[in-house]
Amino acid sequence: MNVLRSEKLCVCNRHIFSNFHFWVSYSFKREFILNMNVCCIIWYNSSNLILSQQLKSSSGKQLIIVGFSFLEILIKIRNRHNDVVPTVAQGVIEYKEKFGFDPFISSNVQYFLDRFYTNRISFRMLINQHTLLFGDAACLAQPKHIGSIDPACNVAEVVRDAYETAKMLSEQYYMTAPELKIGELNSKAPKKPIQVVYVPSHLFHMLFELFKNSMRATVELYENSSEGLPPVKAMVTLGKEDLSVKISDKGGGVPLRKIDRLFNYMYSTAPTPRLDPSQTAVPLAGFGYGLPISRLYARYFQGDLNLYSIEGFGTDAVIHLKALSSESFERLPVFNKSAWRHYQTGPEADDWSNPSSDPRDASTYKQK
Ligand code: W6P
Repeated sequence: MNVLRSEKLCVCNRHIFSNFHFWVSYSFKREFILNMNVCCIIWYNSSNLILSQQLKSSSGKQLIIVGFSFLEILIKIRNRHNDVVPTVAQGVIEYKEKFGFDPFISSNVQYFLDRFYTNRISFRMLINQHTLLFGDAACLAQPKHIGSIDPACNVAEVVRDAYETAKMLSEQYYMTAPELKIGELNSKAPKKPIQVVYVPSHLFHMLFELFKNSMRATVELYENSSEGLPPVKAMVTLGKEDLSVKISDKGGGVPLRKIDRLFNYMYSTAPTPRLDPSQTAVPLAGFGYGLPISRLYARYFQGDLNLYSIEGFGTDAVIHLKALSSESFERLPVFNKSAWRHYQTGPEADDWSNPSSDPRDASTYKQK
């Protein structure tokens, strides 16, 4: 705001800046008299976002443009939407409090939020690319990165990084954390480190979420046991098509019936438990959208994230990525008639038998 950027912006005939050409048809202006001599003109876009300010002297001769550059606007937009995830989660909590849980609503919310968050991931990645490539610190950050993309992302390094961060949280909250054992199997070039063209921050987000869950399960299972904690194991594997990372814990697992809930937006939102005010540490995992959004990150570049849990033993979480960058194109929602139909079709009769409608007491059918 306090930077004069007249050199960056150009005022064309219609008083519209070339930098903002795609907002042209939606922009409008308001004029304020600041004092006897100076008038301030503010340009807004359709969302009331300030595009630029101009100061004009009463003689109309001097025009000083106090504008936001395209870069500054992008950063503002990104920051303004920083807490969309907790805000939506709060909305879902309030909906459930008012209307209760309904499987039909839940499936619509699931469909909508999966697409909404995929779109958000994509938008924020575009904004990040622009601000990293054209921002002031463009050349300072990671010289070998292309914006947020690392053309030679060492997967095991990100695994260790995510583990260390989760370990810090676990030690804060539980005073302990399981060890990590990393294995690597490069079937294409044995003994060579496994690298991939990828966005390290996305990989970190997924791994951090998985480690938090594995640590919580492990520590809570062994809470009252005299045995040491079993380590969490990570296996990084490169094949012809897939680059896979498996995170295994021996935290007692989750019954198959409950696995889908871990990825369900309406199930996995519960009001944050009231913490003891003296306790500042946040719970390690389980209140929020970590897992469903991690799966969207994996799917965004044509990968996936799956859980294989053995109840009574432990859980394997597997991230599959495309090994070849030529296969890692964006997966984006499209908005068309079939997307619309998703919300229109009402609940239909189940085409599989429902155990609760079967006779429970077989004795009435017995021959007497
Ligand atoms: C668990 C539950 C879970 C979710 C995601 C990743 C790992 C684990 N382990 O027990």
